[in-house]
Amino acid sequence: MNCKADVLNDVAAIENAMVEAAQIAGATVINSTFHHFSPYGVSGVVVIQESHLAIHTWPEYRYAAVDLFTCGDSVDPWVSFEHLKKAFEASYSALEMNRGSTHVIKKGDALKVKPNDAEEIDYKNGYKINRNVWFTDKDDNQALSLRYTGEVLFDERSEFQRVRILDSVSYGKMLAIDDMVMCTERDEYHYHEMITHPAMLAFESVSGPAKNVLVIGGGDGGTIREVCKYPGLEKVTMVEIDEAVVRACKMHLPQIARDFSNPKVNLIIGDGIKFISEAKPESYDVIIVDGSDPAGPAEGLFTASFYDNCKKALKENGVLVTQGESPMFHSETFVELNSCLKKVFSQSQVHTMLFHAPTYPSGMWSLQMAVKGQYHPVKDYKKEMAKNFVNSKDLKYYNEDLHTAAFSLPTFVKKMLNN
Ligand code: SPD
Repeated sequence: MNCKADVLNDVAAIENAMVEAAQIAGATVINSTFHHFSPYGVSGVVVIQESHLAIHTWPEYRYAAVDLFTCGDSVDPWVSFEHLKKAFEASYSALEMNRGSTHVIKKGDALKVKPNDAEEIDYKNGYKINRNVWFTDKDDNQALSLRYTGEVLFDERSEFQRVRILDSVSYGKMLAIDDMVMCTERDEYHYHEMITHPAMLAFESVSGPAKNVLVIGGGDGGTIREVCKYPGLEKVTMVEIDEAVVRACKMHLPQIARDFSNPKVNLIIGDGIKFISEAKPESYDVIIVDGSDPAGPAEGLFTASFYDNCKKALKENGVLVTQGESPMFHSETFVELNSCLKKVFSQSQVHTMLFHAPTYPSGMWSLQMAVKGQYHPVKDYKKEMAKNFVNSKDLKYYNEDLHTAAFSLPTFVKKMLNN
C-alpha cells in the first residue's frame, strides 16, 4: 500500500527488484517473466529453484500484491519482503502461511518410481530428477542460456560481485560472475589461448621471448596457465581484484587454475587500475587485460586513462591485448573500445581479432591488440616459430594459421570499426 506509483508502472524496475529480492534471500533464480498492462499495471513471476515470487501491481491505487513462495530453510522470504518494501517505498500488511509442512504431508513411494526424465543416479532413497534449470546471460534483447544440473558448487557475494561455480550439463563446470558466463571447462581454451598466444608470439617475432608479462584480471587462472607455457618467461604478475574468484577456481576448476603455484607467477589481489597507474614505465613486454564485461569492477578497464597507463608501462615493441566484447552483443562497447585504443596508441597500431566463443552471448567474441612499435602482428610474425610452439605445447584452438585468420574481419565488422 502507498507505494510509489511510478515504480509500480515500471516493468523493468519491478522485474529487477523482484529478481534482486529472490537473490538476496539466497534463492537460485531460474527465469523471470514480466508484463506491462496498458495503461497501468504490471504482473510478473520469478521462478526460483525453491518455488516462485509473483507480483501484481495497481499503480493507480499505489497498491501491489506480492506472493513469496519458498521451500526449505535455505531461502528466507522475509528478506525478499524487506527488499521489496524498500524498492516500492511501501507501507504494508503481510500474512505468513505455512503449507506443505512435512508433519501434515507424508512421503510416499513416488520417489522410488523412476520418473521418465530421471537420471540413473541413486539419490538417497530415490532417483535424482534431471532438473530443467537454466543459467541465462542476457541483455535486454538477447540471451545465452546453459542448462545446469542444479548443483551450485560455489556461491559467494564478494565485496565486488556474485561469484558462482555451477555444474552445467553440456559444458562442464562453469564460472559465472554476477549473471555472466566467464568460462566453462569445455570451451575455456578458445578464449585463454586466443587472449594469450597471438600477443606473446607477435612480441616474440620481433623482440625475442617475452620475459616480463602482466595480466590484469584473469582470476580463474586460464590466462596465466597459457603464459606459463613459454620457456623464455621469467615472471608473470597477475593483478586480480577479487580473491573469491581465485579461491573458487582453485577449488573447483583445477585444470584452469593449475598455475597459481608456478614459481614464475606473482599473484597480487588488488585493483588492476590502481596498479597500472603506479607501474614503473617501460617495464612489461606483454600486458593482457582479462577482465569481465564492463559492469561493476571491470568498468574502468574500458577507459582511455587505463590504456594510457598500460601504454606507459609497456616496453618499446611491447604488446597489449584486451578482451573486447562482442560485435553482435555489445556492439557499442566493441566499437568504443577500439576507438579508445586507436586514440591512445594510433590507428595503425591497433588490431582487432575475432574468435569463436560458444558460451559467450552471440558466440562471436573479440580481442583488441595494440603494439607499442612500428610493426604488424601478422605481417611481421614468424610463422615457423609459432608452429613449433603450437606443436610442442599441444594447443587446442590457436595455431599458426589461425594467427593470421583471427585478424581477418567480416565486412560488417570492418565497417563498424571504419577499417
Ligand atoms: N561475457 C564474457 C566476457 C568474459 C571475459 N573474461 C573472461 C574471463 C576468463 N578468464
